[in-house]
Amino acid sequence: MVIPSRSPIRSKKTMAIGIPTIDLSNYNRSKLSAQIVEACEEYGFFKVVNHGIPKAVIETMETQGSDFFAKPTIEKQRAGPACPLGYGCKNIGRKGDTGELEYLILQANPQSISERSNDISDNPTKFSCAVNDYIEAVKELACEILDLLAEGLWVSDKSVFSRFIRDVQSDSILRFNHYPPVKDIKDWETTPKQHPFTNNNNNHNRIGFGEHSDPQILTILRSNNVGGLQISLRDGLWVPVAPDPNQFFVMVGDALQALTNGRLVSVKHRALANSVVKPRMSMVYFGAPPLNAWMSPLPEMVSPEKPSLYKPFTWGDYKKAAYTTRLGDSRLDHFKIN
Ligand code: GA4
Repeated sequence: MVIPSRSPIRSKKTMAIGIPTIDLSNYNRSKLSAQIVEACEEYGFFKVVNHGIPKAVIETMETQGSDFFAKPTIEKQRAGPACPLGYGCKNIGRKGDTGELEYLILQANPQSISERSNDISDNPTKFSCAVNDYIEAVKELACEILDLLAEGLWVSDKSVFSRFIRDVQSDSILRFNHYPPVKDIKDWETTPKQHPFTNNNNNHNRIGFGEHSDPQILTILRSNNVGGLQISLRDGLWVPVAPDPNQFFVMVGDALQALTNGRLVSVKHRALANSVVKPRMSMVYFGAPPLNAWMSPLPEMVSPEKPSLYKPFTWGDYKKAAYTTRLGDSRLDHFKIN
């Protein structure tokens, strides 16, 4: 357990480890929205409990993910190479980043899921139902959180953020990450070992997915009970996040940082793959706008005292630029005014 050095641990909103926890069953909406805003300002990250998503929806989805990764490589490759959608192993992005994981990335819309499911599962109908039910549920959760954020920020249009990901053209994606345990990794053919480059640098840190922030608006992450996720505080200290298979973790993405003119911060995070016997598996929904949507700071977030920090850009511009960067780059810096 790591207690951040200047941790803003507060009694009600935070648990002992310093990760803000938001109880969505809190009936006091204005309090709830204020808590979410504060967590997103300080950390860009929080855990959500009493989210209302049925356990069966989560578990059915998990079974589909585990069944996929249990297949022989040749069958997993039928999902197509991850460029950017499909199955990938160890290689991340286009600039030479690697990690000790394999993954499957899908476009988060029902038609695309059902089209791809034949190449992913022996029971395509079961697969697409499970994935679509899960996506529908986490999308609603993301929209609820975004509406609460708009309220807490006193933005006049309360659907201003959620509308982007409700749009039929939304570019949202769904990702399964599978981090094999160390014993299996030893059996994998040898790969150049990437060295962790942080304050936690030691031989026990096997990087599953290196440090980065998510480019989209909002990320909803769920993992099995194997740990590995860490978030970086502003002073660069890494804080391990205890896994909680029944709850979700929420992360602010770069696009939401831009829309709020830097008031909400996208969180740098990474996943270690140190588990000895059991694989870690995460299921991650990235709520994104349509490609042609402008990500300029909202008028309410700009004032003479707080001028716009970012040049106007569309989600398509940002996504294209993101794929020319290394995983750990601060992508939003390229769109900063001066
Ligand atoms: C991080 C968030 C999502 O997992 C992702 C990642 C994408 C990829 O794995 O292909 C990126 C990464 C992510 C950010 C910068 C680029 C693109 C790898 C990479 C080096 C699917 C996404 O949208 O951006």
